[in-house]
Amino acid sequence: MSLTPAQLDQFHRDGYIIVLDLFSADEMDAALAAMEQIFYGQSFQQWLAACDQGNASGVSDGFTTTHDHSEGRSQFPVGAPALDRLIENETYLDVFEQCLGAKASYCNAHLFMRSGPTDKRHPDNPWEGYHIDHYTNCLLPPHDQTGRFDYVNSGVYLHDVEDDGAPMLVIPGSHKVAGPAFVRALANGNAAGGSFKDLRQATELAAPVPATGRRGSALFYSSYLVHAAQPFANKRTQRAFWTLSMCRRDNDRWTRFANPFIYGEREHMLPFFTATTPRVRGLFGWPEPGHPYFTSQTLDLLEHTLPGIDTGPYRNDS
Ligand SMILES: O=C(O)CCC(=O)C(=O)O
Ligand SMILES: [Fe+2]
Repeated sequence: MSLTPAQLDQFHRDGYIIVLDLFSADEMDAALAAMEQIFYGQSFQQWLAACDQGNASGVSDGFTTTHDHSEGRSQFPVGAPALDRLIENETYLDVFEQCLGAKASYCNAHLFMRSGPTDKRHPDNPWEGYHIDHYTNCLLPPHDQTGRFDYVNSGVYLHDVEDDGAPMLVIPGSHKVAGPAFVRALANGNAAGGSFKDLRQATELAAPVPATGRRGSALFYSSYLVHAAQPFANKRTQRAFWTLSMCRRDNDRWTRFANPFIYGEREHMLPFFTATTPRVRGLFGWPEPGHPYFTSQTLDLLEHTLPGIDTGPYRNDS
């Protein structure tokens, strides 16, 4: 089931929504186990025990967009189907496209791990660190017309995130005032890049709320939404998100992070493209079934380029 009209209104009003039960408990448990292997080389509980004895390796300080950790790769595709195939969830993709109001185009996806004992990814003071994520995938500042040039970020909750587990702090409605709020902050010396130095001076912004959520939920938020990280109240927990950012297809020349076709990325992407669905290939810019590029000749050649690909959906638009 995708978003009801009331939920979509809520997304437009607040700039974010947490959608429950998009993924099953089994899918999330398998994804979390795979993610722990990539970050710790063992389970979180084993790593925590090693931490207690003062010899934790594979430490995560919460940094997200690097491709390679000593233990594995955090940029999509990471090579573990339990993680990579989350992108194939049709309802999840439907919700994304409802939020965007258009067909989606992939910007970037990665594993986002924060580990209580070692986490540094939070500001010192509760009024600091409020920012928009827009500049991660785009160089062009916020436009007044929210919903047209912003993109949508999403975090899938691989486990329950409760109040003591460092839920993201989000400011409802801030996506609609980000542009003018930054104009004023720049004039007052309260802006630094995509951040406000002191939330107390950004009086047009509402009070932050914690984005707690259950395992299997996904948070969707506008790239103009103002939010911040907070420290773990319970440092014996972790926060594991599978994240994806997508933009409207008509913005994707200037809203992008990853080049999945470049050498270096191909060794990771080609196995994924071989096995995934036409809809997901379309997120990466592949022509859709029915496109004139697909002829029996190009499809025969494609079967040699990507051995094992099922070209059936591209043949005669069937
Ligand atoms: O970890 C969080 O709660 C927020 C982190 C964040 O805003 C970011 O990485 O851009
Ligand atoms: Fe952020």
